[in-house]
Amino acid sequence: MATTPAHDSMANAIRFLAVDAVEKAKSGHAGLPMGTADIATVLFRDILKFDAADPRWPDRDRFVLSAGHGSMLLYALAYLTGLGGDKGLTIDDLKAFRQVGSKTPGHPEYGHTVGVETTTGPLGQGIATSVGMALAERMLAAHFPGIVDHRTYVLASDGDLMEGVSQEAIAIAGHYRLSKLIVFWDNNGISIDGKTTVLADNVDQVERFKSAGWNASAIDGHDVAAILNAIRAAQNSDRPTMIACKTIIGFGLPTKAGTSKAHSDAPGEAEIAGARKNLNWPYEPFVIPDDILAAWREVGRRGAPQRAAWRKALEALDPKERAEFERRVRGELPKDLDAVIDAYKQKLADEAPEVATRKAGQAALDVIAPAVPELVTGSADLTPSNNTKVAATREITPDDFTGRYIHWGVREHGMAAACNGIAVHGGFIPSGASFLVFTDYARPSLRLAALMKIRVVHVFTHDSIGLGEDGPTHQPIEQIASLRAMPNMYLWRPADSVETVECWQAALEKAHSPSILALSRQNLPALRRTHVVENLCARGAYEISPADGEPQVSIFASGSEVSLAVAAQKLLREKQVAARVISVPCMDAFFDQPEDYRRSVIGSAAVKVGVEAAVRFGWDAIIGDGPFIGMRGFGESGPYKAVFQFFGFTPEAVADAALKRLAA
Ligand SMILES: Cc1ncc(C[n+]2csc(CCOP(=O)(O)OP(=O)(O)O)c2C)c(N)n1
Ligand SMILES: [Mg+2]
Repeated sequence: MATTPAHDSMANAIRFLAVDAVEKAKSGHAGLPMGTADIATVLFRDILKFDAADPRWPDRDRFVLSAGHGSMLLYALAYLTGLGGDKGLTIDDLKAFRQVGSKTPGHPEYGHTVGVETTTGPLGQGIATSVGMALAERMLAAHFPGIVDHRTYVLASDGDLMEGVSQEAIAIAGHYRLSKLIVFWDNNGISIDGKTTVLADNVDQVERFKSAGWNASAIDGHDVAAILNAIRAAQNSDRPTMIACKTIIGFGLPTKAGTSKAHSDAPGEAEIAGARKNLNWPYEPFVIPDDILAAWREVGRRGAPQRAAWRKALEALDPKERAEFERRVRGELPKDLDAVIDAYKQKLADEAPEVATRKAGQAALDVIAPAVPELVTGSADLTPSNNTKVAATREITPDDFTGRYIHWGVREHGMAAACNGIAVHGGFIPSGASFLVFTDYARPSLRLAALMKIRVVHVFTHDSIGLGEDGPTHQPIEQIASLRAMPNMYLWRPADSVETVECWQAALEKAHSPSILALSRQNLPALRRTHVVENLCARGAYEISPADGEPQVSIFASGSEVSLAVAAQKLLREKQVAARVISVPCMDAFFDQPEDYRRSVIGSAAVKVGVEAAVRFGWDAIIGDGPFIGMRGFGESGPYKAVFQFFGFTPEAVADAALKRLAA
């Protein structure tokens, strides 16, 4: 262990802000900030490229605290460096740690607190998200040479590395040789239940990372020179780097340091008094001596000349290129997109193609991708099935990041987390793809995208039993309902080509929400044969086929079942029953509509029927206790038409259900 008094006092400022905030809140995790304060001090004081005056400077280095439970580390650093100036954290914000409405919530929340680059807390997410940030940096640098050149630093805990998603992330970073990604592993050997090596983990992490194509080394995480040297070596590496830092959790606590008792909870007055003695920190809680605060504030100003030089480089760009860079960083869509989509919708209405919506999705991307250069698509090894690759999205390779198609390998979770990282990095709209049933494999990252209010537009195809022969393992049943249940996640299930491009457009326009496009494997007839300029799908639900006269029946359906509903409408007409059909491509968007619109779409027909090749859950909000033609259990392997027949998805069954209820 080698430190200096100046270093120690700066690191101790972090330690005591953290432990005093946890003690005051009687809740939180001081063990990690106390154990990693030396690493953080070296990184921020000597290495990290940032300027406290502009926390959102696009070319700043990113610092991700993957072990989000140590949030007080981030909050202490933000306060000490003066990050964000007047809009940053005050000492009162630190005193309000973990209180309702405070800027200092239990775990770091993106968009809520200055300096938080991504929401962390669910272990593994931070490190996986940071891989997307590092990828985005390489890609944006390839698209805008000369003005993008920064690193991504991550602090990951034992738990982060035990979570499975970390393996997907490490493999992706190794494959793409993301040499500007540098991970510190807080190797304290302690998790909640006790000593990691005794309880549940004996992985040789250095070898694990090396085998994935990383550079990895092990150091004493309290040795300033060792930390500095390791970072400098990492900066010169041609591979991503993991630095295993042996640390003592709760460093300084007299009885709890180095044990799982230091992980969380208020340590108690006696323990903290002991730490004050041990670390020679005689100051009252939340008091940072002027000279120490001044030293930290100086760190916050260190990057100002670098940022000024960067601004000059930006201003030296061709004005058009500069405007394009700034538009992309702001997250604004290109102005001509609407006109491009309108012309395409006109063409589709004329041609009325009968295709699967996954094919329609590819055709839509063929139009959208050239018009939206920030759109990055990809697939978790299902490119030929998801149909997400088009001419405009050439694939990236470890040697060439000018493309914008990403082969994620069979890694739905890693893909979804990295897409979040690409989105929070800025400059891109990421889009991953797989089968809809495998959203279950990506769910923790999908949830974080929704929580972070970021725009990620995933394409999940093979959206029902209509995928046929692959059978129940691949047939989504409850996924649609469960994704609808996720706040701020928009699940789009278009019925034909026009709806598919409308859903893509609506999803792109949702700058603060992630979306999932659920697309069919099987062919579907063209339903929208009259051109309408308005994006009808954006309203979530609309009458796609009106009744002849006063409607007695309203049939609500989504995706592949809308054409089924239209066929049922025809059968009812033959029986002199007037029925209307309402397409519901996005229940989430529909429930956002004003009440009068919702009422007019739901209507007042005596019978409301729902049809969707999935569970009923959620439909009651539209059809009340009306009959629902859906799934009650898992699917069946067979040709899709036979499977639909087997489960009763026929026009006759839908019409019968309506007639029965009408008679009742
Ligand atoms: C996915 C997930 N599972 C469980 C938890 C609850 N949890 C918080 S910290 C932690 C483990 C703590 O060990 P470590 O990651 O080594 O952190 P340290 O105790 O060293 O600070 C767990 C299980 C979580 N935050 N995320
Ligand atoms: Mg640990």
